Order: sequence, then C-alpha cells, then structure tokens
Amino acid sequence: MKFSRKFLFFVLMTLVLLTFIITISVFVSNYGNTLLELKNTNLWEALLFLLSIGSLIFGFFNIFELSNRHPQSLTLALIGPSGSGKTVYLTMLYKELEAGNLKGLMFSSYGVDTTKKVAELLNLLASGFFPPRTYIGDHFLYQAVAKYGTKIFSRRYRVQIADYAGEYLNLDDQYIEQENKWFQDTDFFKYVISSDSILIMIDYPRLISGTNALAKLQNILVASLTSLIETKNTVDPSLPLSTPVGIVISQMDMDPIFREDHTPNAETQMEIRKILDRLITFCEIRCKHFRIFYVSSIGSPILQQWIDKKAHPINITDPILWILGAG
Ligand SMILES: Nc1nc2c(ncn2[C@@H]2O[C@H](COP(=O)(O)OP(=O)(O)OP(=O)(O)O)[C@@H](O)[C@H]2O)c(=O)[nH]1
Ligand SMILES: [Mg+2]
Repeated sequence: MKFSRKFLFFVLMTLVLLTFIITISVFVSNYGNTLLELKNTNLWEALLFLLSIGSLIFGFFNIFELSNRHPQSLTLALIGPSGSGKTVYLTMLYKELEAGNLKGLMFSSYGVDTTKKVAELLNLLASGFFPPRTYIGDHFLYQAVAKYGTKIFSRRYRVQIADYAGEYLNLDDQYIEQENKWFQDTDFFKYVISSDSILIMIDYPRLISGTNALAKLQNILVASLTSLIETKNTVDPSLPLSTPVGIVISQMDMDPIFREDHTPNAETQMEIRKILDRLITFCEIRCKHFRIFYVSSIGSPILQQWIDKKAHPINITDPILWILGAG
C-alpha cells in the first residue's frame, strides 16, 4: 500500500506531538502541577525533561527534512501578447537568478535543452540582436531547480516555465487555424489551466499606445482566468482562485522616471490601472494572491547597450520571488 507524503507527514507529526504530550503529562503528574517545582526535583529528572524537549525538536527537524527530500513541482505560465517581451524576460531572468543567491533563493537551470537555449539566446542578445518571435506550435519549456529558505528549513522546487507564442492572445478568431483547434482545446490553454502560478505580461509601450486591441486582450485574459477558476474550484466556482496571479508590466524602461527610481510614479501607476481596469478589478476580486510588477528586462531602451554587454535588468526577479514566497 502506498501512502501520500502529506499523509505520512501528518501521521509522524501526530506521533511526535502525542509523545510530547504524554511526556509532559507524566512529568507534571509526578512532580506537581507547576513547572516551578522543577527546582525540587533532582538533577536527573530535570535532565530527562530537557531530553524530551530535545527529542521533540529533533523529531520536528527530521520530519521537515523528510517532507522536503523530494522537490515540489511548480509550473509557471508566462502569458502575454506577441512582442510583450516574454522570451527576452525569461532569458534575463535565468541569467539574474543563476548569478547569485537572492534572498535565500538558489536557482539553476535543469536539463541540457534549457541550458543550451538560455546560452544561445544570451549570445544572441550580447551580439545586439533580440530573439526571433515565438510562433504558434513553437513553445519552449524552461526547466530549473530552485531551493528557497534558510539553511535548516529550505524547500526544493522543480520549476517549469513555458514560453508560448503571444499570438494565441492576439488572434481575432477563437479558432486557431495553425493548429486546427479552438482556443480552449490548444496545448497553450491546457497548460495555463494546469499551472500553479500565472504571470500575465503586458508591455508598457502597448499600454500607453491607446490601442483598441487592449480591450479584446483583457476579455480573453478574463475569460481564461474564469475557466481556470471553474476548473480549480469545481465545487464552488464563486470561491477565490488560490493560484497566484501576477500582472507584469514589461519594458518599463521606456518611462524615464522608472529608469531612475525603479518604480513608476503614482500618476503612471494610476494611468496603467485605468487602462487595465477590467483585468485588474477582476484579479483583485477573484484571486486570493494578486500583485502588479513593473519590470524591465534590459534596463534601457537603447539596443547599443547589448553590444557593450551593459544591460541592467530592473525588478525582474520580483515575480518569481513572490511566487516562491520569498518576496
Ligand atoms: N525597451 C525594451 N524593449 C524590450 C524589452 N524586452 C523586449 N523588448 C522588445 O520587445 C521585442 C519582443 O520581445 P520578445 O521577448 O521576443 O517578445 P515575446 O513576448 O516573446 O513575443 P512572441 O514570441 O511573439 O510571443 C524585442 O524584440 C525587443 O524589441 C525590454 O525590457 N525593454
Ligand atoms: Mg517569444
């Protein structure tokens, strides 16, 4: 018979707690009702009491270790219209995360394919070129292992982030001719629905361009999130979505104030809120964990920076740290 990890964890915790309660009860019934009487007992009895406390801590520590032996899998969907900067963002995110230990987070790419893909894209960027568009049917699954926490209590994750073509969200028709499928039947939609966390990327230049396509984009995103809520909360779809949802406003380097302060001023934030009102209001009401992030993958609108290899990404690790609970 196979027991789930959660069940074993629960049983072990209960056993440790029971042992602790029994030890305390025996101690108190033998040596009086208050622990102040400890001074009247002899040294051996006091040591026995300390030993039981020690074994309790040791028990807890071992159970946490045991529960953390297998990495937890975490799938992240990064979605956004074509040209919002998803591929550039993921490339820079890997570079930043692998460069060092951020707020207790250790991160490294996993698998030959991911390592090769990140290296290829970084070389391309370093020589002054942005990556080509990701086409429908052309998606890539970035894999990584991450460890977050303190030395004693850390959690290990097997992270998977999919980079799909933004075109799925740009299309006028819900029927995807390239795949001969309805939007709801595509692998892209299925991936989003089954993800543990969702990041919606929309670029700042698109937001301030005042394009009508933004209303349609928000409709598609709200419809996808509604399906996600219905799939996850089958019993009561009115309950809030527990999957963390973040809106990532990318290419913020186009705003000179952001380049200076690494955050847009209150007016710009209000303006963005007004433009994305339908989507933001939906997320605020229906999602338990929701946040807006302002990022720039390259830190400057000037392509020449790449040739100098002086790109300075801004805030790009914030969304992933938030999702891992480190933010
Ligand atoms: N100024 C600025 N431009 C950026 C930034 N990131 C991306 N871009 C621009 O946005 C373009 C599109 O970036 P991609 O990462 O390919 O966009 P995508 O979301 O993957 O697009 P699809 O693959 O079509 O879905 C790039 O070619 C750059 O011109 C950024 O941080 N700042
Ligand atoms: Mg792309």
